[in-house]
Amino acid sequence: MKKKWLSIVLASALVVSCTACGSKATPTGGTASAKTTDGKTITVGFSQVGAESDWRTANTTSMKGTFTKANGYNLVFDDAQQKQENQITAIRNFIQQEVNYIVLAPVTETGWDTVLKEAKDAKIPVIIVDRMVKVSDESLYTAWVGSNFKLEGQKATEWLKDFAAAKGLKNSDLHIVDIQGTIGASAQIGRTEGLEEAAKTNGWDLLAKESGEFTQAKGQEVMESFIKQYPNLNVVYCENDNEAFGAIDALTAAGKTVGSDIKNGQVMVMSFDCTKAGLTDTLNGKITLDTECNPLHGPRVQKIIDALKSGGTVDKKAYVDEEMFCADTTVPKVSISGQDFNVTKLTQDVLSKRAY
Ligand code: GZL
Repeated sequence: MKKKWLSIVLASALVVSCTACGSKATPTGGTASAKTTDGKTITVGFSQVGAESDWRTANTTSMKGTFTKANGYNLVFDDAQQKQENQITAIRNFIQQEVNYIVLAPVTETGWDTVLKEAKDAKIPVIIVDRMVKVSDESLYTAWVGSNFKLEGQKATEWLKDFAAAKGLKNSDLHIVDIQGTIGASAQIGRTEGLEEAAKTNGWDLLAKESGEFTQAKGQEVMESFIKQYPNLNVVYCENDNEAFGAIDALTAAGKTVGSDIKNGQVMVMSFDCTKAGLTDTLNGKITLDTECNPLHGPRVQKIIDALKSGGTVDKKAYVDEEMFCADTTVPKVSISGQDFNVTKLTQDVLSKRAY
């Protein structure tokens, strides 16, 4: 009896210690149930994509900062290192541990039906955060909160159209390369679509697209290859800040001047995310336009869980509002399907107030 009791105590200690430190907590053995028994604490299993970018770090910090013991939560956090199979394993662990809610930040859109059916059969609500899932049955998840990635792409390319016109550039003067995000991720799909449609509408020369996997290292590698293949490129459309950092390093190393003066041979870098580091490069002119993708989903997910916990209803899909930042005011706003979106002039003061 003593031995059995001791193993239960040890197993519970393992769950508490892992979740308390917020590390990759997938208590082994499966016998340790994360389901809290005090009737008050809510156990949340969160499957995070990985730690590939500054955006992702800010997103993780927001989630861990929200689902704390002090706030009445027990967070079981798993970092999938950008692999879908790890996320599927994590969700199965969460089910075995009988968590109260599962939060999934899906690395790509497809391949989730089976494991989400298992969560549904286990009667554990699933909340999708950030990127979207494509499933045959929308009841496989309870709610989604994230960004409108295609709109992000439309805003950025509408700004490019207006900026080029204001600078006396013809559409045929733009020679664009696209360093894409992780192929199949909603953020990549939407941002690429926005560019492809704008290039077709405006007759821009879209030279090439290749995935930089949302990382700085891969972004630099892809940029180095593009520089060799396309000496006339003059606009680099980076689908996140970390790719932009890598692209800027590659362009500078190749002797190019990074900036907005395309007419005089500079190479313009555009980016998405608006992380602190991205906006720092925007303030110093290395990134000409940074289009926001807000990562602070912790409180948004908490609102959904709190509503569900008290038997309330939640929106199936909730889009977050997002800005655009530029160091100059050539294009103060853009219009998309009749809706205006302001371009915020970036100053040191504005940057200092940014939360991530
Ligand atoms: C966007 C998010 C993307 C960011 C990248 O919501 O999924 O993944 O734009 C991150 O920085 O890696």
